[in-house]
Amino acid sequence: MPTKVIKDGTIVTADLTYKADVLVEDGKIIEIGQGLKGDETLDASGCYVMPGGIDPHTHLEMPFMGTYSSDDFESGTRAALAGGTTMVVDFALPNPGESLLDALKRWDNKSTSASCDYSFHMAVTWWGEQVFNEMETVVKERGINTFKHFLAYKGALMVNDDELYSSFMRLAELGATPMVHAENGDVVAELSAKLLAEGNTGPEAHAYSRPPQVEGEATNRAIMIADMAGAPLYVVHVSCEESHEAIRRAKMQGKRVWGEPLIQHLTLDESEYFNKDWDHAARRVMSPPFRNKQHQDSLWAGLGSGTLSVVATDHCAFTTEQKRYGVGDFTKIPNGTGGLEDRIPMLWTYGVGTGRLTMNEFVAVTSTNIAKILNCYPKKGAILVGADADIMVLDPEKEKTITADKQVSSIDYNVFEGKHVKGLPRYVLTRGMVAVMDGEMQEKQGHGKFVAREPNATVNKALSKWKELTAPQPIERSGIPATGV
Ligand code: DUC
Ligand code: ZN
Ligand code: ZN
Ligand code: ZN
Repeated sequence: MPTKVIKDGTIVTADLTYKADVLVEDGKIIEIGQGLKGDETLDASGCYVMPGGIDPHTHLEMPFMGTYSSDDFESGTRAALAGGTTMVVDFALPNPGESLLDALKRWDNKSTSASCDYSFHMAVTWWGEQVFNEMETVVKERGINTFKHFLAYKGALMVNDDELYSSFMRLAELGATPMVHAENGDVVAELSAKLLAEGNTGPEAHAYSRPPQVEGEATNRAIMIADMAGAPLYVVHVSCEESHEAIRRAKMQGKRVWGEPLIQHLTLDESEYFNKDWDHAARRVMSPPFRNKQHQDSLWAGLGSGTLSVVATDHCAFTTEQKRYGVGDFTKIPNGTGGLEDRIPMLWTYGVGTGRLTMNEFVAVTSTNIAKILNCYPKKGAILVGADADIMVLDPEKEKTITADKQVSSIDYNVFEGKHVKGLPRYVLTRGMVAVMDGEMQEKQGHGKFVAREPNATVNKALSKWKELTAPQPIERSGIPATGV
């Protein structure tokens, strides 16, 4: 097979920074060293050579709130590659009562057009014997070891605490990791109804319907339930101090809990909803909503200190036309924003560029940490011999102003419109294939492959010993119990 050499760059991994060339053959990294030669040379002088980004939270062509999210696997994975992301993990979403395996078939069909590698999380949208049984097949035969639960979206995707506990128990048994969308759906439903009744129908009411407390409560609850079930826990889209605090405390107590802030919550705040025209605010309606600067500071601090582990996007794009389904009733505005294409340049600019993150921390939170949590490291998330050649070569001097006109993503606007970013991909390789060459797209539709992920005996266990300590002991009793005891 012809080889490619990425020459004269500085390799940046989650723990090392050093100058070396990287030799790629047949989709893999085959050598790292000085003065390497290949059939094709990619000049990386002045650039950083990093593991390609992994976005563990996307919703491509997702049926949601009466429509489908506007980026599918074709445009979504192209957008990912354009922005230096070489693997996405999407959520397979069974309809209530639907077989998990049937839902997976739908996601298999959708994803054939992917240009970069991908994996799935399974969503647990209902509970019953069938789900309990099929979970084993999903884990053991389909290579999916992460299962998401929605504590919000009452009457649609939401699961109750009894279902949550049963599901977590089952996942602990299978060595899989539960994930939660942590917002108290009952309270959100009450607040939304009250706001509408009071005549607050505009998009800003969305933010009032989901205050940080609904997130903090649900995060605490999910952590406690996971602990009782003996399962670890991954909390998606941590947007506020209340939820971050719960995760910090859990970690301190020896619980294996991870938190994932989104690039949107890190860089956009609640002022996007107020004194703005309807379209502007509605385009930014997502759950959880954007918060104030203090919450943002908490998230940045968590990434630096390691109490938060991963930066994702929850990429779930809707066009302006789709957003307008909610004119007159904010609860009908499809929830979601894009970000897949902008995550890496935005985090580099606002994280590394401002001194809030080191380059190594940047690699950890955009790629390596999640590869470990998902149990696909070092196939993904690494610059190591034997790893997949999913590589981003970032030119720290290359800059642009983000604008919807130039984006790959299928949306007619961009929530980061006008932001100036410095640090853009010069090359992006997906399993050895150059998908971005000198900033120009040359991806191949259908190149992407599904990444199977085994349960990991170590990672997929809770550290807390609650379950063992409280395992029922037979209680010795003597005498005749009193009536009613
Ligand atoms: N939040 C969103 O904003 N969109 C998709 C699903 C979600 O949890
Ligand atoms: Zn969510
Ligand atoms: Zn989501
Ligand atoms: Zn500039």
